[in-house]
Amino acid sequence: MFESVSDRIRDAEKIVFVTGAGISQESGIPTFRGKDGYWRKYDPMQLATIDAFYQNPKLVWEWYEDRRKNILAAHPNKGHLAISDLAKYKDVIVLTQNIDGLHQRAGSNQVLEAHGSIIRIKCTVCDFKDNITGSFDELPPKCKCGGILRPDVVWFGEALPQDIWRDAINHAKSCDVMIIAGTSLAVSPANTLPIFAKQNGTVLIEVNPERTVMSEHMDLSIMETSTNALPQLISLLE
Ligand code: BV8
Ligand code: ZN
Repeated sequence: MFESVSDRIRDAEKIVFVTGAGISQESGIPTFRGKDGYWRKYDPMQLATIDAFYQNPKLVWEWYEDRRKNILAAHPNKGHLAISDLAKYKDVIVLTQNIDGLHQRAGSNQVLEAHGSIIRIKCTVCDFKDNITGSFDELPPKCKCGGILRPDVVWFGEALPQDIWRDAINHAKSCDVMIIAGTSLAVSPANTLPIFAKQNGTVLIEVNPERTVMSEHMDLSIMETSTNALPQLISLLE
């Protein structure tokens, strides 16, 4: 399965993973655009934009609280664990669009969360930020300054955290191999990371049971689930 790239990846030092909702699908967390994906049931413009939040903060909070409970009950799968294991042998960076924190719970410690985290909150008025510990007495929860608190995630139409995005581009431009796992690459600017890597002559490998908008630009497209493909692929790199 890997003949076409095995020579080029054997001596790789720095490996970057770009991941999306698909890598957490086998941990019981729905994707967005897949068969029972969130955007099949809900309109993202009603739940994942700042306007939607100000229109109905309670509704948006109820949706994130529901997802947070589901995520806290989930466990990292063999895909997440294989990536964290590889860090024992190689310089591994994870650039994820996921807000679920499962890479970190699998033991990965170089994880850049391009779209934020569901276990963090921030104030819409002051610069208060914190991890969510328990549940909230009221929704939307209020900050000490009286401002409404919001999930510390990036909504559509909002810029990604500039320091994280800058670092993500630099990692994409300086890696030997980029493994794109479990993402449809439908959302910008995260979907430009493989392009930065390609310009740098990086080996691009896609792990996804379905084709994506960039499959033809990959050096290898493994049309398998991440729990099946990643442990095998990573054993090649170790
Ligand atoms: C911005 C956080 C500008 C919250 C998310 C029109 C055309 C083009 C672009 C735009 C446009 N209109 C607006 C835009 C820009 C927009 C965008 O790209 N929209 C898309 C939908 C067209 N982007 C933005 O708005 C970004 N901001 O551009 O700001 C700006 C600049 C300066 C100043 C001000 C503003 C912000 C984007 C971030 C939005 N937030 N999430 C939350 O999660 O609640 S995006 C959301 O989609 C998730 O984060 C998710 O990660 C991301 C991408 O989805 P995927 O992870 O890829 O999930 P998906 O379901 O699509 O695919 C899953 C894949 O896994 C599938 O391919 C499937 O086959 C595969 N799979 C399934 N099972 C498995 C598997 N793979 C392996 N194993 C399995 N078992
Ligand atoms: Zn505040």
